[in-house]
Amino acid sequence: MLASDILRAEKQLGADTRFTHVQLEDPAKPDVLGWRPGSGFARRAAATLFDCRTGATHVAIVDLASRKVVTWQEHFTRVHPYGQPPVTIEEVFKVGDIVKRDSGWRHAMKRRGLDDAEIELVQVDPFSAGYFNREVEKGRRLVSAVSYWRRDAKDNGYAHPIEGVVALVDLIEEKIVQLVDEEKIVPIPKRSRNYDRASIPVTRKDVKPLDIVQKEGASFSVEGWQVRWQNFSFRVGWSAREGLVLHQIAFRDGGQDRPIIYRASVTDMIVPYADPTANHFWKSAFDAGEYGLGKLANALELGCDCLGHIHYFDVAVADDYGKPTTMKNAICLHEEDFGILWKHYEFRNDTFEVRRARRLVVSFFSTVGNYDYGFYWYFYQDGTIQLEVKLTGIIQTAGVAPGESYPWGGMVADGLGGPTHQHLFNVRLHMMVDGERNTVTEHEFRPRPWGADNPYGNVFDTTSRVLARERDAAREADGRTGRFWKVVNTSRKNSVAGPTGYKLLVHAAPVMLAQEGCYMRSRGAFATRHVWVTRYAPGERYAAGEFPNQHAGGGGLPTYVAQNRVIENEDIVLWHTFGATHVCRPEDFPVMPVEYTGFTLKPNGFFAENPAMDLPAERNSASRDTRDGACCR
Ligand SMILES: [Cu+2]
Repeated sequence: MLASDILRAEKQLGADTRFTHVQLEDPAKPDVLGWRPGSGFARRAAATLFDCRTGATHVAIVDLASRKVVTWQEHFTRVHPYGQPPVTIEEVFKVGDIVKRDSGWRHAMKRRGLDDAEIELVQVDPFSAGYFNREVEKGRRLVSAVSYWRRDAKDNGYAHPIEGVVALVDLIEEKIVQLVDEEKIVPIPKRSRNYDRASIPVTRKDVKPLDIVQKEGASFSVEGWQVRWQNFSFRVGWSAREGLVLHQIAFRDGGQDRPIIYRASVTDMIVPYADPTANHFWKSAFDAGEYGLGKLANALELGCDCLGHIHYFDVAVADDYGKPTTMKNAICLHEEDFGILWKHYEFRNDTFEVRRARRLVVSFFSTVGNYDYGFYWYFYQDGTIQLEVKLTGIIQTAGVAPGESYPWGGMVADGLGGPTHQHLFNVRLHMMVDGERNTVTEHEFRPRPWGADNPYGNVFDTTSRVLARERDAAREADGRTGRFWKVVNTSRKNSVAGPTGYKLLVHAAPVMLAQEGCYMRSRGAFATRHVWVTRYAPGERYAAGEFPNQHAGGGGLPTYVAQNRVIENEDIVLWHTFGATHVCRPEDFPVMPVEYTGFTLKPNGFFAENPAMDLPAERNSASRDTRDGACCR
């Protein structure tokens, strides 16, 4: 990769340099919006790199045209508590060796009945260490390692957690700097719970093939990274941290591409655990900022992850050593049938019209340790945009001594508990509804008191207020009042004399439930509110800040909104926290069926009428006027 070559040459970087990411910077917004065919861009790449022997960390920006390093800044990871770059894949693999070399840790395993051969087979999971303001953390690049017994190398270790042993590992010194080996021995649950096909020889016999056939191909077109489908258009992008990024989402209406969102991505997430015991209380993974959703993405396979006529995007990324590599089929683009879009049967005159809906799906899957997350953006023919996150994979487990109950979650099997936890995602939506200046309004349903203006008691009102400044715009959902938000453009009038807009539909699910004052709450502060609105600033990119790994907290959204900028009729970013609070069940094991979370953006006064009235009646839909009274063919 050009950028890492330039860095290596100019900064004389040696074999100990590791790159947590190297990627193209988004060009400045005015340059993008002012772009015309034939004009170029200033192209810059950003890299974060550290020396794996000294821990010295630098943030660099490389100008690719002049082949020069334009910014070279030491990142003070050695000064507490600025946060570390994400954990690399190399580090994930080396932690097992570091831990297994340690005599104290081996002793802890032996105390739990493991012999040398069993110790070799132990699965060691490095977890981002979090931040607890302990002396031992200062100036160190750390992970916390927990362990799982395995019958053999293919065995599912999460069925056999080794409770009461946690190793805090310095990744630079390559040693354990703190070992927890609890006095109490919890027997390791030994029953195998595997999910590979060899382990499940008897499968159900009544599953017939379900083939998706699109004889004439798909209805989308792809030109490079530009996608067009059913009036929607957008560009597909990628980053090591966020994975899939969507740029310049627009809808063609009246011969014009009307902008809706300038840039959309999930910039971070946190998975805080609610078990106070040694193996669990510190678990609060930021899967984007501490690992990288893009870095850990899967290669999708036809017929397994997606069905139908698929377009795959391969993604060029840099590995831990700055070398270019291609992630094959990282992003999947396809269409899905989605039932009925609109329908009416007018029995008075026998008019029967129905149109089937389909949606465009652009998706990727990321595996972060035990969990697998699918990020599915959906586009619908009526202008609706949705993000659905699919949560699957394997839950974190806790060993429970025979005869004891597990108070911190649900039992999933004999001797095996699943700690209660939350998965809280934050999507960053740089809005651009019909132009660069937007306003967010908040609405609620309020019953109107009895009175002359409500003589029958049936009236209720929909309130409306403008979120004028950032501090006033950190908001929680409220299912009781049906609170919702709109992003409107007050300089554009719609067909009924209101501003054009899109409505954000959220689930009033719990935000962060950890206590005020606890570190995971301040570090994942973005997850304490459902909605935040900020004035766009190019440097404010991530909900949890630039370096959430080992960061003390307060970064990202709380810092951004502390400026309390005016956000009314401005270039604004809407940030939305959504997610699931997961109380584990036996059905979540050994692999959890997909759990869904997400949000929806719906046009609200954006169009003059249902924008999907012009859909043709399909052969397999019904139109009685044209088909001799037959309903379906
Ligand atoms: Cu979960």
